[in-house]
Amino acid sequence: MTDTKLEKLPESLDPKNVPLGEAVLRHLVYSVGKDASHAVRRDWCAALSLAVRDRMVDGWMDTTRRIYKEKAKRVYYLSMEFMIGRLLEDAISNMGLTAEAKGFFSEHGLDLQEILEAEPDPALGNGGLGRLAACFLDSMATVGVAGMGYGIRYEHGIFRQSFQDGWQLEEPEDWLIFGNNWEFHRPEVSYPISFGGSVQQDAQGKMVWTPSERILAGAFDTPIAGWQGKHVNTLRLWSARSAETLNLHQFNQGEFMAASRQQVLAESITKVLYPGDHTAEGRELRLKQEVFFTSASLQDLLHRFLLDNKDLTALPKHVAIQLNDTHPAIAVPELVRLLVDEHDMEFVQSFEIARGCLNYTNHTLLPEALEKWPLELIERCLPRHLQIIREIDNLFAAEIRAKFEGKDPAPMQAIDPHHGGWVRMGNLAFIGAKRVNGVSALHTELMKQTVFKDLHEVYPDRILNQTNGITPRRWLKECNPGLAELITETIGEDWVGDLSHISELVPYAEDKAFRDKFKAVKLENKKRLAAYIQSEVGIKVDPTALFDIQIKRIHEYKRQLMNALETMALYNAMKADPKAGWQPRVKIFAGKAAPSYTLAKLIIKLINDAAKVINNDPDVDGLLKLVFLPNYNVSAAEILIPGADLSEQISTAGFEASGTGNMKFALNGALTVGTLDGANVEIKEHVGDDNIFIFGLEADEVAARQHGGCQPWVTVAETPRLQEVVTQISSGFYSNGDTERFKGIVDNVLAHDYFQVTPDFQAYWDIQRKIDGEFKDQDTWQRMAVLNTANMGWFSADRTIRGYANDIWKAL
Ligand code: 73E
Repeated sequence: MTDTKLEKLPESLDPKNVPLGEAVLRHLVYSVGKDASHAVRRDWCAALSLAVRDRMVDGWMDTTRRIYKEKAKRVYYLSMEFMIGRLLEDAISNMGLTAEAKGFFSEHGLDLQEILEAEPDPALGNGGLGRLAACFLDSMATVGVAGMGYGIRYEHGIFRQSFQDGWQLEEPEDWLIFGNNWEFHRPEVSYPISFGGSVQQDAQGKMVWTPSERILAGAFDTPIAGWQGKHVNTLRLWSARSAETLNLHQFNQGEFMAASRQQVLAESITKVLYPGDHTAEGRELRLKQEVFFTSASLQDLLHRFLLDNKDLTALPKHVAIQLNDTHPAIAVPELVRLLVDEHDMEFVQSFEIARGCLNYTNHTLLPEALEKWPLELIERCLPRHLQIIREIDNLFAAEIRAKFEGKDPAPMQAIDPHHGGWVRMGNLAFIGAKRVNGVSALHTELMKQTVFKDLHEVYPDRILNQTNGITPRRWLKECNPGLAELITETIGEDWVGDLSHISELVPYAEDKAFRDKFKAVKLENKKRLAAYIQSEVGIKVDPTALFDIQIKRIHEYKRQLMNALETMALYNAMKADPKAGWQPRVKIFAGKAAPSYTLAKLIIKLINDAAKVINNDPDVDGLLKLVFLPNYNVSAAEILIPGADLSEQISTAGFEASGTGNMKFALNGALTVGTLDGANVEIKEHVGDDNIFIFGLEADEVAARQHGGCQPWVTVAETPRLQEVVTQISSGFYSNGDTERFKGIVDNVLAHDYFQVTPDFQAYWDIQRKIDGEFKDQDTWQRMAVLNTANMGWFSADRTIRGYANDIWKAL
């Protein structure tokens, strides 16, 4: 730090003293290097982003100063994924600059909306888990938690999805190609991350790790402003680079590839986001990514702590660390290693410190998503960590034996010695955490009864629930300005910063004039969505039809297949009797399948093939359209959700830990058709049984059937509509006579049906017909829709963050 008298900058330099438009012009010329007459939308977007970022910096520094001064407890949210989406609209909205920006651009004949759309959508996540982390950043900055997000600055986020003849194609995504105007590169903030090598004991008995590979983690900071910019927190993303410099000698010999080898290898760590949601693959590189960002984050937070503290035993008093799933669970041995090896502390004390700071959120009970690493791999890449994991396991075993006579700790330990040996990351995270939480009431109960049953018995106070939430800024105010304005003119603007106020809308559900306005807003949103569909896939849809939407990752347990089968059955029924007074519907799907998930990709192909047949059949023209939109991401969600009448939340009960799309739809006045799964259970409690369409097997019934050996082929035979559809698919009706194409799907449904599509099909069909009837009575439908919006206050991520802050972090 330099010693300077310049504590406060001159007033004239304060960005707030310059009109936003002038600042945009200045950045356009002096930062982007373009004059206004040659600037394209992307240039304006860059200039506006830089001008808005300037406005955030003072608040950002104020927040930092306040945290230091008040010695506020710091919260670190470690996540492999931050699905932040575009940042510009969010920033101008939270900073209260929307009107000024709009005014400036329209004065110059430009449309702010088009400029906002020129920003790339950073998709640094797979789905709900990553988007939750992004909502939490917004809420921590709104509620005033001294929170910091730590993650990976992937050069390529999740793949760009397109369709070739209905099959999913994956192409690399390139969000950084035109630079990133939000981030501050901190070349001086850099930490070494080590892998491989061996561990030896020195003369004093101390373990000394001599790694064979060393990579550097460099920091990039993005300021995140909460509502009204009162607090501005930081998202710090790590980027990998080689610790070795270019081999100039080799380079000068003309061996260019060999000379850059080290750099290329190191940089590969943060090249791409691992594209699997709920499948443990990617192996070594994935493990290295996890270690890389976790270690960098822990080194960084220890460094910050030691700037004004000497005593590391006080760490739990000042620091809380939240592990977003097991992806950063290596934090348990890594924090112990840093304390023991780098700060000369005792092992037992170090473990107690780690356990005082670390907390773990579980997001799924799906067995294939519970991370476990082969012992051999951990031993090869992380020999010192493996020693520490063994010591932690021993300590844990001693604790259990002392507390519970006769109890065998082995099934609960982190290391599973069977089948070649594994490290179970869920167990490691549980053992090393102060608190462990689930993400909905049902999910937390199931955690206690299944995956963590024995650990819960020995630590009954450790597991608690924090039901997920969503930020009402992005997911109502920004994505649905029509509805946001209607709400604000009706009850005032307090709901934006405190969503519990939205319940003041409840009485307006009985007010016909209000319902009509609510409906008019929805119609405008549906028109916007219809235009988007037309431009993306060239299908014309009628905005007055029922818009029925399922958007999420494609996975068997989410049961897009059941929705598709019901659509085909509806098509048959409409075709058989087109004059039967059907409620016109538009069935909309969007979502990506993991590239290696063959069955999920086949489901996409089936929907696309069915769409071709249905959309080109004049018999159902005006009655049914089927649309699969490519490349679902946050920006697409912002158009789709406000335009929905019906939200599909139809996972096999017991399998969706929470869901957050379900909350976004309901907040925007869509009604839910869903199973009693994840947060649907709590949504039902809040919106009321009469304002949601619940059907199907419950979690205990599903579990009983899955264990009890069901006979899906019998159920299909007993469900004529389903039988007809299955026969059509297998006889090539949707595949130009190709009877092989969908064999994988048909065989799976008939022979196994693990996710219980067949027993739930009839109930799903029946409730959809009930929905048809209710949608026709628009007045009643709009009443229910208003009650959905009005009763979603509890699902604000601000409430969730307060829950974490009070119950887990002790940070408010
Ligand atoms: O139910 C959602 C939940 O709403 C759950 O499936 C999802 O997390 C959301 C936020 O809590 C989730 N994603 C993953 N596990 N659960 C996951 C697992 C491995 C890799 C990437 C994501």
